Amino acid sequence: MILGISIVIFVLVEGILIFSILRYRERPGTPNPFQNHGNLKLELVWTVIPTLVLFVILFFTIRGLLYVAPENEPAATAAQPRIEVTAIGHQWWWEFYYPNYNVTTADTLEVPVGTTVHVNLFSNNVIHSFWVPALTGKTDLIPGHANTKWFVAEKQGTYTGICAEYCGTQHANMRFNVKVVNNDDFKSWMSTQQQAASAPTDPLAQKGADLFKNQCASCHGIVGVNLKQFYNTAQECTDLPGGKPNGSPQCLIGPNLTHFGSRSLIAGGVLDNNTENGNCDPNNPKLKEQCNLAKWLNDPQGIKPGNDMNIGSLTNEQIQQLVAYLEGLK
Ligand code: HEC
Ligand SMILES: [Cu+2]
Repeated sequence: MILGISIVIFVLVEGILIFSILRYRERPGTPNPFQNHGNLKLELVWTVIPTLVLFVILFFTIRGLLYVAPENEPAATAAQPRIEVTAIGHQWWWEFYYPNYNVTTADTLEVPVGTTVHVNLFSNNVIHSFWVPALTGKTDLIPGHANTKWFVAEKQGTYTGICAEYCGTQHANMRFNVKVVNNDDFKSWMSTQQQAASAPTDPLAQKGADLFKNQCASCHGIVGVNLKQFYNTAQECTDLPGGKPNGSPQCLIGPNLTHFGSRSLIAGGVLDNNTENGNCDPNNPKLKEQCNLAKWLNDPQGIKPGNDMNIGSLTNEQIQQLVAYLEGLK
């Protein structure tokens, strides 16, 4: 709208300018042009018209603002239900916790279509900002301060979200997806997420599970392995009133991996979890070139320099075992 108004004004002004340059340029013998300095009528016209134009633009701006950030969150009703999530900003990835379901995931916030999504924003490190340009404006996650926001996604689909506040070197790789699905899909997804991880049956994956317990469980949680259940980082690991001090044994630094195999992003979206076409089949001879999870495990610091996953190097067999195990955690 504002662009339209600006284009009309631009074309009009430039048109008159070009017309005047051509029509009234100096030719030999033309007299001095008519001097109209101090013409009250003209002064009024070129003050009042731009003022009116600016008021029209102000109207559309305010309307736009109210649309992007409506003031009152609708009360939950049967027709307009509400879902509660806590978005936790880490350096540099997003954790999502669903308090009503007691489920934790990372990188993708899955929500049902047409539902008010009430987001509690939490950080215990630096300031981050939650932004999904196609769905909702930016709101900061401020350490020691409980911020909230809400939005409604009217259409199914996958929307890109980013961290919109510079939060360190890998700020640009702190992306997430909002996946908006129909109610039935959301329910079935949620009931899968609520399960503990199933114990692997395949021998390769079993070795991967042992490796996980030895080398990864100090930073990552898997419900059914080193965690009894999901936990609410915002409550367990917080300096907010009523919270427990940071560093309680539950407060693991890395993403919860209980259902890693069902996710589409890795480590703040620095890579896709590309399991299609047998890329991550553990027997794929090109596993380390084609499977992004294998790439990540092979060199997390090369892929996302400075991130908090500092591990010794893994052998090809170990990577194979871990891929078999983690991608099997659907
Ligand atoms: C010192 C702590 C630490 C250890 C040990 C560690 N990780 Fe990580 N891991 C992290 C952190 C932190 C991230 C998130 C990095 C980021 O995105 O900035 C991560 C990310 C990941 C991810 C991506 C998860 C997602 O949903 O995006 C996977 C998979 C993973 N690690 C697997 C492993 C495995 C397997 C091991 C054991 C071999 C391991 N990690 C050991 C800290 C650790
Ligand atoms: Cu951030």
